[in-house]
Amino acid sequence: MTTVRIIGAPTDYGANRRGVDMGPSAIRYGGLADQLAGAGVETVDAGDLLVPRAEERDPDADAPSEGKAKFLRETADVCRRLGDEVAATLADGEVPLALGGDHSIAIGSLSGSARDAEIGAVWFDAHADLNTPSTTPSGNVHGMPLAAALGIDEFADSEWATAPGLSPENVALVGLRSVDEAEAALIRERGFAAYTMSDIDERGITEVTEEALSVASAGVDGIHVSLDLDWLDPNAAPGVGTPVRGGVTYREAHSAMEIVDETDALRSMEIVEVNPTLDQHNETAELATELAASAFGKRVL
Ligand code: 4U7
Ligand code: MN
Ligand code: MN
Ligand code: MN
Repeated sequence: MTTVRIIGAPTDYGANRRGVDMGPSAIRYGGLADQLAGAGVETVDAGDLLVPRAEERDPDADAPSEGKAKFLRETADVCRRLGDEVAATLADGEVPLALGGDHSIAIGSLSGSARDAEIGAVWFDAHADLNTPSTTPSGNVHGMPLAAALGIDEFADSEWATAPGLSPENVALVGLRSVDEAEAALIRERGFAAYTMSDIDERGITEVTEEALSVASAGVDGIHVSLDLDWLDPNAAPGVGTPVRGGVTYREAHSAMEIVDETDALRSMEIVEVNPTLDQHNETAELATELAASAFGKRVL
C-alpha cells in the first residue's frame, strides 16, 4: 500500500499577497486525509515546517546583485528544509505531498525529489514560473521556481540547480495562459514541452495531459507533479493569489489528475497557491484535496 507523507510549507514569501501561508491548514481542514483514505492510500502527517513571519524579515536581506528576488534568504532556508524532508520521505519508501504556501516551495520539493534519482516534472499552472531575478516583473520568487530548479541563467551556479537529476527534456508545462515575454523566449529557445490553454482547447485535456506525462516520464525514475491551483479557472478555484481567466474546468482538472494516477510514475507532488483569504467557504482548498485524491487513484467505481 502506498503511504503518502503530508508536509506543510506555510510560506508566503514568494507571493505579493498575504494569505497563502494559511494554505496547509485550509487544505487539511478541507478533508485531505479523508480524501486520500478514499483513494486507498495511507497517510502520515509530518506537520508544518517552521516558517518565520514575513513581517519580521527584511525582504532584501539577501538581494541578488542584479535584478530582484524578495525574501530569497527566507525562501532558500525553507526550501533547504523541505528538500531534506522530501528526500527523507522517499528514502523511507513513502510519497511526499508538500502543501504550500506559495509556489516558491517547489524549489525545495524538486531538489529533494531529484537528490537521488532522475526525475521529470509536470507543471500544472496558468503561469510558466520561469522568471529569474533579472527577468521578473514583480520580484516575487513564486514566479521563478522552475527556472531555479533548472539552473537557468543567474540560478546556474546556485544550490538549486538540481540538474542532472531534473533535465529540461523531462519538463512539461500544462495550461499556460499568462506567460511573460522573457519566459516565452526561454520556452522557445530551450524547446520546453509547453501546452497552452489553446492546445487544450484544440486537442482536449486527455491528449495533452497524456503527452505531457509521457514527456516527463521518459527514461526517468519518476515524476514530480506541481499543482498550482491557479491552473484552474477562477470559477472553479477562486481562492488563489494570482487568478487568470480561461483556465481548466473542474472536470478537466480531475481528468488530468486521473491520468497522472494511470501513468503510475508519480514520485512526489505539491499543491500550492491556495489562498483562504480570497476563497469562498474553503472551496478551493476542498477542491485541492479532491484533486490530490484523483492523482492518488480515487475513482467513482
Ligand atoms: B505562480 C508573474 F509577472 N509571472 O513573475 C511574476 F505575471 O506561482 C506571475 O504561478 C507569477 O502563481 C505567478 O510575478 C506565480 C507575473
Ligand atoms: Mn505557479
Ligand atoms: Mn500560477
Ligand atoms: Mn499564484
